[in-house]
Amino acid sequence: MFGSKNMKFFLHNSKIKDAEIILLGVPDSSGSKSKRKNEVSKAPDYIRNISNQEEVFDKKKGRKTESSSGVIRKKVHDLGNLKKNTLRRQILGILKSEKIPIVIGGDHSVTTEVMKGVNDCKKNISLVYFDAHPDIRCAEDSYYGSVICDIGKLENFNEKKSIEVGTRAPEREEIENLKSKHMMTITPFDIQEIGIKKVFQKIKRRVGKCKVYLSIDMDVVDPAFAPGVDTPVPGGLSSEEFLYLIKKITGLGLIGMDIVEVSPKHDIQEHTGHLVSRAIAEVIGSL
Ligand SMILES: [Mn+2]
Repeated sequence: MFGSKNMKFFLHNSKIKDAEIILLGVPDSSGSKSKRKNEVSKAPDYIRNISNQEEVFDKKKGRKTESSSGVIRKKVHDLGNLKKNTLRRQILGILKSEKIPIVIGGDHSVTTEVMKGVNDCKKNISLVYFDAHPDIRCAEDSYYGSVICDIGKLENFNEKKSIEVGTRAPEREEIENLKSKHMMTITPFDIQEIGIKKVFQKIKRRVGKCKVYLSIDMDVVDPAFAPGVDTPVPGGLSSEEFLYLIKKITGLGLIGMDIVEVSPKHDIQEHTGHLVSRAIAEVIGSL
């Protein structure tokens, strides 16, 4: 079932030259230090496979309600799986041809490579970073705990316009680094305190006129909704809080996104896989 070379994401409907959105997988967990790391590289094909089970999808009768906003009319091409060390060049090419890349990881250090390609092409980039962990451990580089430090070195990344959402498991060093690097966070408790609409307004103000790159570590969602992740942390976003926010953020002007850190082996009844598939469809439906 896994590793089928011809398996495409369910929204794949276009040749590469006509596509508005390019989907690609990065089956790589070399930047992870977790016990579950080997599982995370299986996520791209796992998610493609589950996406094809979407009940609303009927190939013969045509596509029905593919997102909560209705039928998706975007042209989507699934490029298949790429090596991590080709990402910078590939992402630059996709952006130069005015297409939007959607990347399925892999561990979170995949985002660093994608952002290098984004940085080569776009100026004034706001990173909206969904993650239970701040990923701002700067003592070492190029791994899944140092993503914000690594991206911080890119010239077109604007940290004062960037924001972390769902943050709830920082290490002591990271609390210091968040302050010194001017990184704003919204915790799940903030969502309870001020409500989801005000949370979005806060994100919108922070982003301002920047172009938005959205990075989603699926551990941002509560393990009750997304158990199949590398590093689960209780007390996360609900499915609808998560989907609501990513749809609204997409409306701010998305230039690219990734979804990372899914561990198929630890998923329960494919809940995480279905949520990821839905999240990608909702983003594409909001573009
Ligand atoms: Mn992460």
